[in-house]
Amino acid sequence: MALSKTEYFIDLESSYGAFNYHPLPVVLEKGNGIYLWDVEGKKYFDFLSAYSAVNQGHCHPKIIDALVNQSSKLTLTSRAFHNNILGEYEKFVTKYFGYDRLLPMNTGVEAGETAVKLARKWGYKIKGVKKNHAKIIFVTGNFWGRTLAAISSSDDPLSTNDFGPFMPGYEIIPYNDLESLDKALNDPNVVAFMVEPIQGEAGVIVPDENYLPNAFELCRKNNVLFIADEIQTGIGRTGKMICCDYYDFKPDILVLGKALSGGVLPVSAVLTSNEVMLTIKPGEHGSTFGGNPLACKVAMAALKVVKDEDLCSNAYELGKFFRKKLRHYTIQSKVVNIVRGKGLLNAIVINDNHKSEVAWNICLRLKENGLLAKPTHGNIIRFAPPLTISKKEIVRATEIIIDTIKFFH
Ligand code: IF1
Repeated sequence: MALSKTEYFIDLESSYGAFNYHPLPVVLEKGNGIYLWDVEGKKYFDFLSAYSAVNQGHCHPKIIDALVNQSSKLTLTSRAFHNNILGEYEKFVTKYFGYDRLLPMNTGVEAGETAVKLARKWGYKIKGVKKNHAKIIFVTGNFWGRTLAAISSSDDPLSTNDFGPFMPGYEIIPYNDLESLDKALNDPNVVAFMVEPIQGEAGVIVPDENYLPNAFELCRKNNVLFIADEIQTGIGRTGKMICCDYYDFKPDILVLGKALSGGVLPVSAVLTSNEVMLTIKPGEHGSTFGGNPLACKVAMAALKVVKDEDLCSNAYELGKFFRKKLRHYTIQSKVVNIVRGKGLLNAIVINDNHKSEVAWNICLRLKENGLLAKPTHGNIIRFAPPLTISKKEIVRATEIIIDTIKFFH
């Protein structure tokens, strides 16, 4: 019997690709706003947003216009030469987030590595840490990418098994635990503390309200740089421009990615002060595509959309509505007992009695019911639609989610 289009494309991947993912059995071919269509023509609510890279909605016309217009002029010069876009971009983004300087990279993990290198360089040049003795504190459950430098800070065997040996100079302490941070910061070799304001991959883990501001205070007291990894929580996702905006401190180093380009191109950035950024001299760090004119134009358009369409307020208000509706239902649910998140970064936890395949089966059934989401860490399902979603659309999507979960009683 002839293969369906879905089977055909999945077979191609299984014949020629690596098995480094276990995707849901759906083959997408079109995206517009909060919707995706598969090769069978079925329409879906996108409730993953490519892990919060598509906050502005799929193929936003203003971002695509920026891409198309620049792509026929100049896409890449490398940093061997100047171009007429990079400086404009650096000024726009540093003013947008309130920092002195920006170092442009491409993927989130490259920005994370840049932040780690900047912190170490600052440690040696400014703090006066002994050469090759700089230490960086990370937390359990962290995720900032798949490179060896990133997985060296991971406590997740799925990220680390059989990839050793690992990067030295890291210490991992419990997340949301100020006492362990206070203790770790006593080491004068510590140059930075890197943390996600909400842990995305770990399952949308929201720390206690006093955790981040007090962690920042402890860093300040110990002359340690606070690095906020806002690659998933930034650009409006949690209802504020960056999640740290819920508190009255500014991270010493801000790491951005994903929705910085609205999901159109890999664009990431590290923002920090003159003191930190100017420790890196010409030739000490870089990237072929980092800060390319095409990426800069796309990113400026993507950031303008967030403000022009007031996506932060929309995420804030509709996130409150979404959690309220789900919590009202889960009171009597036998399957879901926790709903958590901020803005439109939310998750439900399938209760322990149910094995993690329940989460997977719920996502399969959500797919049948026209909504795409995916479990993380077995029994947690993340719900993160584009921030452009309307009240009417989130009411409908929430109904689909509740009706689907009810089926698993
Ligand atoms: C995968 C996870 C999410 C991130 C934070 C840095 C990066 C990420 C907070 C690195 C990337 C992506 C990577 C992708 C799936 C997705 C993911 F499940 F893996 F962890 F979102 F939760 N900081 N997260 O979330 O950015 O280099 O990928 O551009 O690797 O499976 P990147």
